[in-house]
Amino acid sequence: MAASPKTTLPPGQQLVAPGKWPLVGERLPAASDAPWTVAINGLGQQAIRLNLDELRSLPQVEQAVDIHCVTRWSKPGVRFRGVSLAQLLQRVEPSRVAKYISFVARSDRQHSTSLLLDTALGLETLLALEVDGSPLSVEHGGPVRVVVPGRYFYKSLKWLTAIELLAEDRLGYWEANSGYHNEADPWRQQRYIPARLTPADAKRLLATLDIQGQDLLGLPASGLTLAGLQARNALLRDADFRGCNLSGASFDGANLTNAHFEGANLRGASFRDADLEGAAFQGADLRGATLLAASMVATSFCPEGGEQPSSDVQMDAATTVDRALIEQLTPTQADWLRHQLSRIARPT
Ligand SMILES: Nc1nc2c(c(=O)[nH]1)N[C@H]1C(S)=C(S)[C@@H](COP(=O)(O)O)O[C@H]1N2
Ligand SMILES: [Mo]
Repeated sequence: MAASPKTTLPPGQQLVAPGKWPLVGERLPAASDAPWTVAINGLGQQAIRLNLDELRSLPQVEQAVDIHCVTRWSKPGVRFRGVSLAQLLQRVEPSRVAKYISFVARSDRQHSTSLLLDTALGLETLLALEVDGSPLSVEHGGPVRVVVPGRYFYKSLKWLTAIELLAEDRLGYWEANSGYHNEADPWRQQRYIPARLTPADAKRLLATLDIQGQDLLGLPASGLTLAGLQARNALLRDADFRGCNLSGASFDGANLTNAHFEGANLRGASFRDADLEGAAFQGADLRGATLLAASMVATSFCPEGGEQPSSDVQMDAATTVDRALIEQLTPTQADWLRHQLSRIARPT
């Protein structure tokens, strides 16, 4: 059962179990012996650099923030405490031509994300040092992370080391490389940019039944007959395979974040080491399928509370599910899957 049924969630989101906070993206900052600093530069009257003591000595604000990850999990009411972006920017006096703000991480890939400056300020963006009364842990972005309330959590950069004020936007890591929507408003479900392929183009491409390794964000394939599809290591975020015949297909190693498989025939299909965060399988036929997936955070198999009931997923004794990954599911999904698996008579 959902923990706090009164919480209103944006469309397509599921509550994580109380106390759970999934890790997403990079796990650690870049190794360095240099003391942590946050530099603010670009289009301001002054460039400044603050160390952690200086950040801690500024007035601290606390905000209860609802976390909404683009991969469909939400964690409401997380108390972040730190320095407000508005307060910090007073010290650099942004120039009138500064329209965008880019946040840069001290991480191996110099992960970044950006926002319209007015949006960042309007949403009361915070540079968080603490969460729920304790210092932010390293894996969740400590010692200092950005928290942007009211946007998908990929706008909340971990391990903040630089803030830049810009006249032109500079797309962030996910936004530039993975098709993540640059506005990221969860109430408007701004998760991804639209697919590059039309349904007709997709159909032509898929006639070869081989899309291994290809980057096909949002692939519009619903309803197609794709038995035996070879899709190993393909990037299929947000792909639409609703109602497809995908029996015997291989999605091993594929990125299927938020992919749609509702009502699909997935008999004997293989999902070894696939990323299934936010993927939806309601009403799919998973008999004989292998779900030894890399991640099943917020993967869904049954309706969440309040959603329209749909027909059940089908599984049989030959369906292989990684039991440890069931722990990653939201409580509703985990209960349902455990129940489903216990009903299946497994020969020993
Ligand atoms: N430096 C950095 N910040 C990042 C990411 C990342 O990969 N690197 N991932 C983003 C994404 S997609 C999400 S959902 C959140 C996840 O934060 P968490 O791991 O604390 O839950 O961090 C965001 N900030
Ligand atoms: Mo995310």
